[in-house]
Amino acid sequence: MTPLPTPLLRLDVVSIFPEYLSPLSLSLVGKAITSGLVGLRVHDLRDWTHDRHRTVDDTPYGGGAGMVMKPEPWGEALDDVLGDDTADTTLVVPTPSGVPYTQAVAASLATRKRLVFACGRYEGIDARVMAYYRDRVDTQEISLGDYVLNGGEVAALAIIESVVRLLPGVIGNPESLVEESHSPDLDGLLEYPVFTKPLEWRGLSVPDVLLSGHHAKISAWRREQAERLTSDRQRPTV
Ligand code: JCZ
Repeated sequence: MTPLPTPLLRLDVVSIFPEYLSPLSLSLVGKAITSGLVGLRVHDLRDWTHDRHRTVDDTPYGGGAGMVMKPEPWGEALDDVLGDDTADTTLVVPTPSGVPYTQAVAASLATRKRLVFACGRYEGIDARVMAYYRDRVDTQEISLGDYVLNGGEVAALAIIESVVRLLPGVIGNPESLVEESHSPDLDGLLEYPVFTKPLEWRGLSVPDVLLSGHHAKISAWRREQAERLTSDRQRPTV
């Protein structure tokens, strides 16, 4: 038996669909959790309601379509989950109106001791909840991208996976973090195309240069491929 180390990162997720977070028990993130490197607690927001129907939503002031998440359950949940010591804690609130999520944001979240995710549903959370916590804890409203999801859970999954894989000891070979797309070392270049066996597949062969054993030529070819790909996809470089 290997003893559990104190976690490098503690994660809390608050959601009305806690089962949505079950993929976190799989794969690399799951291993980081079972090994004790990462702590994960998933909470049902409805545990902080007090009425028979466990109500978390109500109609919007000012009118309009859809429902808004009530502030009281969120306030009670976040007070409990955050606790008194919020040093080195970031409250992450996925929202389509948030700051765009990038590898640089992932790297900065990976330096925190604790991340608490508030996953909204419906038309979002009463804006006073963020106004209240912004003054009390580092709060980051983050958008995964310019498209609309039904709630924050899928965004939280993506953010958690991208953060946890950056923690020391999660990826077996940390050199693989250096050469991948969006790595700060690549100056905005996308990753070059990769190939493995067989040498010929459905009439398509592997570029000869990769079989040459000539490391300088291979590096130059990969750089050229990365530059073409980056330009073709209209990605900016630094
Ligand atoms: C809550 N709808 C939270 C985030 N990037 C992105 N797209 N959509 C979201 C998102 C949508 C939501 C909620 C209700 C996040």
